[in-house]
Amino acid sequence: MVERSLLTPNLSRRDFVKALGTITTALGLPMTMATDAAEAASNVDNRPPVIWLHFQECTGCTEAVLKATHPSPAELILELVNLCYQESLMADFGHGAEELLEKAMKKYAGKYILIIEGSIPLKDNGVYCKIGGKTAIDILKHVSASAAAVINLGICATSGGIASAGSNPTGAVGAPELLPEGIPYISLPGCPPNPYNLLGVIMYLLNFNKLPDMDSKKRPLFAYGTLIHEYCERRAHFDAGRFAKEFGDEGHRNGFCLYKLGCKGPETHANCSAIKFNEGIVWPIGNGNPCIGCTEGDVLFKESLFTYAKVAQPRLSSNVPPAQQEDLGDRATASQGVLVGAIIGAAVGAGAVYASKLSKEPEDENK
Ligand code: FSX
Ligand code: SF4
Ligand code: F3S
Repeated sequence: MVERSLLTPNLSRRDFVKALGTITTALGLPMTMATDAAEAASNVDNRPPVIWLHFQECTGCTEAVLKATHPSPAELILELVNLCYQESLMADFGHGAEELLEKAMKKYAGKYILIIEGSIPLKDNGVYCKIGGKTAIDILKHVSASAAAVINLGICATSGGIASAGSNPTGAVGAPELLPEGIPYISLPGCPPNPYNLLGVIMYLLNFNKLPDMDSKKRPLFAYGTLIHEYCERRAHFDAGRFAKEFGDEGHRNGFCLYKLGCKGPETHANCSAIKFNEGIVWPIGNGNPCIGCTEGDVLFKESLFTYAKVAQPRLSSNVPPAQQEDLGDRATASQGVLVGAIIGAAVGAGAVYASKLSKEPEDENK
């Protein structure tokens, strides 16, 4: 007999575990996490209570969770957590919704996970984002005070995102600036963030009752530990010096590297190139759009789309003398990257082609 769940009647327990297993594998997490998380969540009382707030944003983060099928990340997440409050998904509204929030906070004080979408405007005492007459500042402070942990979902909640671009008219900041001191939190930047990474964090919490290892920007290493550029399907074209130079030109139509169209993949940490979006088949660069660095608060809307990304230091060959390696520092600019490529190329007889093309062509175009 097929065992079915109440929340997602079309998803059998077997398919549920299978889907979790596929995702843990894709994320590079231990396979046993899938079965253990499913086992833990089979008792509804074990599911972590979640309160999910929205502030200044486009709701794309929730949309990304809801998109995709077979099964959607939303179906999987709803099977793992006890979702107490989510303004985009709940039927309640107005005072009824406000009461639900207060009840959930009281019932699960010190135990709930708070998911935050959107930035918080600080300017003019926060008047630019009010819900039920209360500012986002006050709501965030109130709800985060008794949370067990916080997940900042999207670049807006992480560091201000779109609302903080340009002159930042509302004084938008990310949630970390207002969270109570010492509260454990993790950030899943992206615009939108990849919903499978949220699922990975929730599974990790269910398994280990703690947050996964993070980088200096509080992003989980399993998802943000590598650069887009490292696993990009166009990387062979970058290495060979084949670039699209205009949208729609022959290089663009042939799937060449988008570096010269402003791609920020060489300085953007995320796993989009590995797990992609929706059915796991689409992502910006795959669709011909340069990466805009949506997981990096200091890249997205801070760097012009048409400046060349800094190319992280290529892995140096052991043939390169140690003295030259020391000169390069942690990161090389595009031209330094070319220099390193040329050194490696000379040493191993391979990199010189892309090095010379990369160094000459941007200069030619700027004449
Ligand atoms: Fe920001 Fe998310 Fe971009 Fe939009 O909630 S990260 S604008 S996809 O909606 O916050
Ligand atoms: Fe891919 Fe962009 Fe790197 Fe080119 S520059 S290989 S398109 S990430
Ligand atoms: Fe964002 Fe770049 Fe991935 S724009 S979705 S980090 S490819």
